[in-house]
Amino acid sequence: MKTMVALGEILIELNSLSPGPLRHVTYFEKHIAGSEANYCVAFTLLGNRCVFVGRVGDDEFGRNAIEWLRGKGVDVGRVKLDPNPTGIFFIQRNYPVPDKSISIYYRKGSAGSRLSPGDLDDDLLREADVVHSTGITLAISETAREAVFEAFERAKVTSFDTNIRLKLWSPEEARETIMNLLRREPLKFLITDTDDSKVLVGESNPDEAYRLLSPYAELVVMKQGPKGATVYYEGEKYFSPGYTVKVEDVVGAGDALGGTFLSLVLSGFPPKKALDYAIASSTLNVTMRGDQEPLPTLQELDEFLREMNK
Ligand code: ADP
Ligand code: CKP
Ligand code: MG
Repeated sequence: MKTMVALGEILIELNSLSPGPLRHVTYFEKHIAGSEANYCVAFTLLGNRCVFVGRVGDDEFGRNAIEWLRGKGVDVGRVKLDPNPTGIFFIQRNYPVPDKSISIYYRKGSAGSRLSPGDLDDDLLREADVVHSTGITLAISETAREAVFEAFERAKVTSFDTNIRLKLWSPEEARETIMNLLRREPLKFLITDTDDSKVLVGESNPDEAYRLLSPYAELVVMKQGPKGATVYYEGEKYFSPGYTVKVEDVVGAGDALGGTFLSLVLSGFPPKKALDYAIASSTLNVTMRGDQEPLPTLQELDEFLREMNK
């Protein structure tokens, strides 16, 4: 069994039950989310272990998040309770662009943003098979950013999803900070998408973007929305196409893809096969609300691939 240590912010997701502008939505459904927590659950359900490092509020939502993640098998022994509130976000679906979702954050000054280098455990980082974080954690506060830089410095193997959120920082700040991390700590796994590569290296063509990002990672996964995704490693390139399905909410699909891919590669799947499974997991994710409820077991992924590729 492999161990991933993930640094980030667990958020409470309030997903609109009906599509359309939030000003006219009456009912919301609660889910546990946050990119790194989504990665952890995907990773754990596929037979590996994930330790989450971060903070939640000493409040009802914080307890809810801890109990939920524990129920999914995530090691929450290092999640701290913080006097600030657990961060929340709302999702507006299918408006103003059909099949797209918009995240609206209420997270400034949240417990999760108080993550700091003091929350790190040296032995845990050194012994982990992979240490993972995202651009969201670099953006939420100065101390969270320092924690990611320090953790990556101490880790043997690192994974990073660029996840650039332009509501949290400017494109210039995102580029400078993420490229600085990549230059200082070349990665084993870089998971990104064609919008983020445009911000980072000015390229949304997957091959061109890969060429510019390749000095910074041994393996790059380039997500391409409904089209699918490409993995580049050891001089190889493999594109795995997406599936056409009825879209309920696309939030969380990228994390489903990344968490599934990492777990299966660490379990010994060749990257090409792991990407096919990761695409399957991300496809399931867009068909339901919630980021973690749709995350599958290996058996369920096998069944998906068998039935969908007949
Ligand atoms: P991110 O949001 O992290 O950039 P993507 O938007 O590329 O990630 O989505 C990740 C994966 O989810 C895609 O590679 C694809 O398999 C699946 N996906 C995303 N959007 C759709 C969609 N509209 N229809 C079907 N699959 C989708
Ligand atoms: O890239 P994804 O759509 O997979 O990311 C979704 C997550 O952490 C979601 O859970 C949300 O809370 C966030 O990204 C975020 O901060 O935007
Ligand atoms: Mg993403």
